[in-house]
Order: sequence, then C-alpha cells, then structure tokens
Amino acid sequence: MRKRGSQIGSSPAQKADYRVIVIGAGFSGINAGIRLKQAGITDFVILERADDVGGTWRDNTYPGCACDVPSVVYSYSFEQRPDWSRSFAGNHEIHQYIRRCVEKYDLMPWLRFGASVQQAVFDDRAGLWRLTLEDGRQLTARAVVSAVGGLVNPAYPAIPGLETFKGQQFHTARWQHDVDLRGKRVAVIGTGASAIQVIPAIQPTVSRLKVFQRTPAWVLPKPDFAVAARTRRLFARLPVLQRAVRNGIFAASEAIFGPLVIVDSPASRLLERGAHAYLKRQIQSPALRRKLTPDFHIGCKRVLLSSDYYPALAQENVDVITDAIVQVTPRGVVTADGTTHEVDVIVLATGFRLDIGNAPFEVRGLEGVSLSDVWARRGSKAYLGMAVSGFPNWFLMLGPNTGPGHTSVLVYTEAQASYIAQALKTLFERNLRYLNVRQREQDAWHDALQARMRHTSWTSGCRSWYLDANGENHALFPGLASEYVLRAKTFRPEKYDLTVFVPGVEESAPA
Ligand code: N01
Repeated sequence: MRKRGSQIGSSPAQKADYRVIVIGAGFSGINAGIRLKQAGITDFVILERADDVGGTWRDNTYPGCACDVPSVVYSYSFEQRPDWSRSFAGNHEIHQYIRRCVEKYDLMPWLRFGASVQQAVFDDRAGLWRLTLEDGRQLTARAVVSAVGGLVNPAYPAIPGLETFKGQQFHTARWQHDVDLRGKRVAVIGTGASAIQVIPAIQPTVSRLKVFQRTPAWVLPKPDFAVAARTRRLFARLPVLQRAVRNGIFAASEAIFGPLVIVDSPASRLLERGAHAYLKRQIQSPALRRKLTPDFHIGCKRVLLSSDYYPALAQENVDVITDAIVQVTPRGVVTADGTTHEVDVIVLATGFRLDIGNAPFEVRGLEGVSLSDVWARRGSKAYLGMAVSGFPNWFLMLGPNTGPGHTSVLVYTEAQASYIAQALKTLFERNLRYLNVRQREQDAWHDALQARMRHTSWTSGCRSWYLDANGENHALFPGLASEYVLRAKTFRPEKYDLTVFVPGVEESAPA
C-alpha cells in the first residue's frame, strides 16, 4: 500500500498531538477508525508498524491460507460484500476487502505506517497518554485504542539445534515465497489451524512431506465452495437476501457453541461421533487413523475445518510422525526413536505467542504502574475485555476474554468499536480528564467469567493457546457472541470513575 515509514495523505497523520490514537490497522483498528469518524471524532491517527493495512491477513500469506469462518460472517456487518468468490474466502481476497474498506471510508489520511509504538505512559496531571515510537518520535493523545491483535507474533519452538539447520526454515506467518518447494523434502512442525491449510496446498508439489504432530486435532469437513456468479448478482441486487444468509450462518454458529464448549454434553458427544465417522471415511489405514484420533474433548482446542487435510495426509508421499522431536541437526529433524528425518526445508506451523497476557509494549498507567506487571501478578483482566482499572482512557480491542471459539471474531470487535466510540464521546463531550474503570466492576466481570470457565471444554485437560501458564483461560469469552454484544452495547459511565479538569485541583465528578 505505502512504503514503510512514509507519511500518508493530509494533516491527520502528520501531527504529534491527537484526541485519540488507534494502534494497529488490522480489522479491529480499521473498524475503530470508521466508528470514530461516524461518531464525529476526527482528530485521531491510526498507527501501523508495518507498511500496509490488514494485520493477520497481510502477514499470513502461506499457500492455502484462507479463513475458516464463512465470509458473509467474517466481514463487517455494515459493509457486506456481495461478490465473495468462495464461501470461505482466501487471504488475498480478505486483505483486498480490508483495503477497500479503508478506501470507501476514506481512512487513508488517518493512517501512519512504519509507526511502531515502544512505550505509552499516562500523564495523570495533563490527562494525556504520551507515546514513544521506535524511531524516537513522541506523540500524545487524550485516549488510546489498542487494536494490536492477539495472534500476531510467531511462536518459535524451543527445539535444540533449530538454528543449526542447513536448509531453509520459516514460520507459516513469515512465509518465504522465494523458496521453491517443488521436488523438495519438507518438514511441517505442528498440526493446528495454519498447518491443516498449508499441508494440502504443498503436498502435491513436494517430493516428501513429513508432518510432525504433537497432538492430533478434531477435524470437521469445511463446506467451502465457489460462489456462483448468479448468487453474487443476486446478493448485489438484493442485499437483504445476503443479510438473511449472514444471519442464518451466524445463528448456526451460535447453535454450535453448546456442543463445542459445554464439556461432555450429549450434543458434544454427538459431534465427536460425527468427527470420528468423518475421520474413518477419509482415512483407510487403521494405523494412520489411530495417530489422528484425538484423546481430549472436542472443543478443548480449536476445532479445525478442512475437507482436504485428511486426504493429503493419506497420500503416498506423506509421513505423519508422532514421535517427539528431540532436536534439529544441520540435516534434519531427530525424533525420540533415534531417527533423523532428513529434509531440505522446515516449515514451522507452531502458532503464535498470545500477547493478551502481556502488553506488546511498555504501557504505564496511573502512578507509573506497568500493565504487564499488573497482568503478570493478577492475570489478564479487563472490564468487558476493553478497560483496565488504573489505565484511564486506554481501551483494548480483542483484550482479555473476548475471543470466540465458535464464530466470527469480528462480531466481538464490532461491538467493541461501537462501545469505545461511545466512551470517547462521553470523555470529550463532558470534557473529562479521564475515565477509569472501577476496580470492583472489573473484578466482578472477571470473576463471573472465570466461574463459568470451569464448565467449559477449554479447561477439560488439553494444551492450547487458550490457556495461560496457570491453566487459566484469559483468551475466550465463555458465552454466546450475542451475549457479549448485548453486554457491550451501551457504554455505562457509572462503571467508571470520572475525573474532571479543575485548574489546580483534582476532583472526581459523579457519574
Ligand atoms: O497455531 P496453533 P496455528 N514441537 O497454536 C504445534 C488462528 N488461525 O497458527 O497442539 C512440536 O493452533 C502445536 O502442538 P500442540 C486460529 O485462532 C485462524 O495453527 O500444542 N509441535 C500445534 O499443533 C488458531 O487457533 C485461521 O501439541 C509444536 C501447532 O504447533 C490460531 O490462529 C487460520 C511445538 C500450533 O498450532 C493459531 O493457529 C489459521 C513444538 N515445540 C490460524 N510447538 C483462520 O482460518 C507448537 N507445536 C481464521
């Protein structure tokens, strides 16, 4: 889109002092920008550390990359696109969609690329956030919307000797397109959502594919198909029809919440039986089937949708290796049975560092307290997943406990963008110095969510990125998306301490 570090458009992106700074230009940050403008707040900037918008859909370009949520739901509800080419769009098309939204909602002048935030410190007296960028530039804002995403930074596995490998190696989220895999011996480490898309895409071209699986996933078929031109024309002419389809798919995804999340219920057992039957139909070899059979409750980890993963694994040039990896040598991957699996390329499909548990850069709130320290001590907590006590005028998108395991994440981020716009309108219209969510409101919200966690499949005994080091789930919302939307619908100032500007005096205003 733009070259790294370049200045974009007219004045909004070029000043140093703003009412609002949005950090991140992925789906969430762009949504925040659209809502701010619609709320009449135009004195803002969206900072993006890369050179393009799109977040995860800019960074993940691996072969086969696509969404595993249907496109009519995985798009803004207020910006339906009638011409999705497939029921589950590929990464390029989704990236294009985000770029088109930037154009349509005229956000380019508000974007600043190559702007990586290093530190944010709240100046209590001035009621200002002071941000320092990587290149030393200083910016201020009355409020900050942190839309940095949770699954952004690759998790590189701590496998001894990985750095000694003489061939090429890269992470799925940093795919090296200049490496030609044709005819090569390739190792894929990991069998999560990214791996199951990469594996069928590269299997036909490589000479040998070695899939290193630590935990087999639950896999269900993906109803992916090309959308007929006729249907697209119909959607363009009758948006209400596409909206009805969207609502139907959303309702169906909400209906699957119970079977996926309520552990060991009759519905979840039925779903498990369906997944077993699917595996049996797809994989003829009993030995391979045994390797691919999960030994944990469905829904505990993300359920994967794919109709071409199992068929790819069954191909003659693929080995599924379940012996633990003990080290990597210059020639390949060594497993616990003593075998060296010689390969030319290693693909790390090992997922992401979940950055919900620690702020992605230094954030200091009232009295210089660090957000990472607070979250490290007490766990990642935020009221509605958006506001943290002691960090006034700092709003998170996709913060703690606001991710879904069953439907489109955009349903949550849309609700957040609208809530935050309401909060900021209150801040500016009442000329408040700051809004600081009350600790007891935050605790009550968090405790209620954690009490519900105990009954979910997520805590039923598997390893997943949903859980932190203490086995607590600070990532997902333990309810229907509709419940979250309802709870975040209206900004309620009484949940916050409101501090006003009084020359020389600090005073709390009644809510
Ligand atoms: O990562 P993952 P991902 N040695 O963490 C294995 C989203 N997403 O990039 O299961 C050996 O799921 C690890 O093994 P185990 C989506 O939310 C969305 O695939 O921990 N193996 C696992 O198999 C998803 O949940 C889309 O035992 C190691 C794999 O690597 C999230 O991103 C598409 C290992 C990591 O799986 C992450 O998905 C893609 C080691 N040292 C992703 N370390 C959509 O379509 C890790 N593993 C929307």
